[in-house]
Order: sequence, then C-alpha cells, then structure tokens
Amino acid sequence: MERTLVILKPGCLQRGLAGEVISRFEKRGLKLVAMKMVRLTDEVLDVHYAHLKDKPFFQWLKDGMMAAPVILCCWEGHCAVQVVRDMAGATRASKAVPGTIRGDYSTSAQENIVHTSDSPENAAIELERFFVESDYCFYDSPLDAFKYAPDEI
Ligand code: IDP
Ligand code: MG
Repeated sequence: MERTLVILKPGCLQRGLAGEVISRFEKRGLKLVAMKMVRLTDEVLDVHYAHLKDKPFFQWLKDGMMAAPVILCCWEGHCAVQVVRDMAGATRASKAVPGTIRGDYSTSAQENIVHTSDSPENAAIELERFFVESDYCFYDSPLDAFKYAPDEI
C-alpha cells in the first residue's frame, strides 16, 4: 500500500489543530505508521524546499517552518498520496475549498497548516529524508477487510 509524508506545520501545532488534522486522516481510513515531533533545521529545509529556493518568500517560508516544532507523520493507505493531497487542499489556502484542511483552517499561502507529498516518487524521497527504518511501526489492521476491496489492500 502507498505511503505519504505529512508535516503538521508549526502553525498547526501552535493553534492546537494537530489532533483535529490527525483525526481527519484517521477517519478517512488511513493508517499512521510513523510519527515524531522535531524542530526542522535550515539545512533540511534547503533540501526539502529546494524547488522554491529562488522565490522571494523562501526565507520567510523556512523561518515559518522553524518557528516551532513540527509533527512528521507517515500515513499508509490505498492511493494515500493523492488522497492526502486532496484532503489538504490548494497550496494558497485562500483558494482552498472548504472541507479541505487548508480550506477550513487557513487563508494564507505560506501558513497553510500541512505539508503533503505531491507524488509517490517524492513521497518515497521525503519519507527517507525524515524517517529511518526503525521509526516505522508495523501492526495488524483487522479492519482492513472492512475498509478495502481485496485488490486495494
Ligand atoms: P504544497 O505545500 O502545496 O506542495 P509548494 O508549491 O510545494 O506547495 O510550496 C511549499 C510551501 O511553500 C507551501 O506549502 C507554502 O507554505 C509555501 N508557499 C508556496 N507558495 C507560496 C507563496 O506564493 N507565498 C508564500 N508561501 C508560499
Ligand atoms: Mg510541495
């Protein structure tokens, strides 16, 4: 099954929204297989947001991501990357549809609550960036048969 990275950004933690956001992924049927709270560094953010390094907001973005701890989560499930991405909503939260995480909790382009991987390929790269093998917990999900068709497990 597919795995994806979610980062609950500093604003999510500071505003007391972490439980709410985690709960949404749980209720959708995604399985939490790794989780840790860390402070991100300038070095790792240079790599994580390398595609934005020439943007005028790059330093603000990095400062925002270092302003408080973040919670790193790995969620597993059928089509997890796209499902989680769609649940997050548009990057520019003022344009995000109500019902999405960003559309419900933010109007900011920068302080938009969550990071989500944008493709299975990038999910694999990003998970390797933040987690080591021993961070993962493997456990049975007895409800899988009630959540998925046989070819989706
Ligand atoms: P994504 O988080 O939806 O994948 P990206 O384009 O990868 O969007 O941008 C990464 C992060 O950079 C965004 O989540 C947001 O925090 C920030 N960002 C993107 N575009 C802007 C902008 O125009 N102004 C301010 N911050 C931005
Ligand atoms: Mg992105």
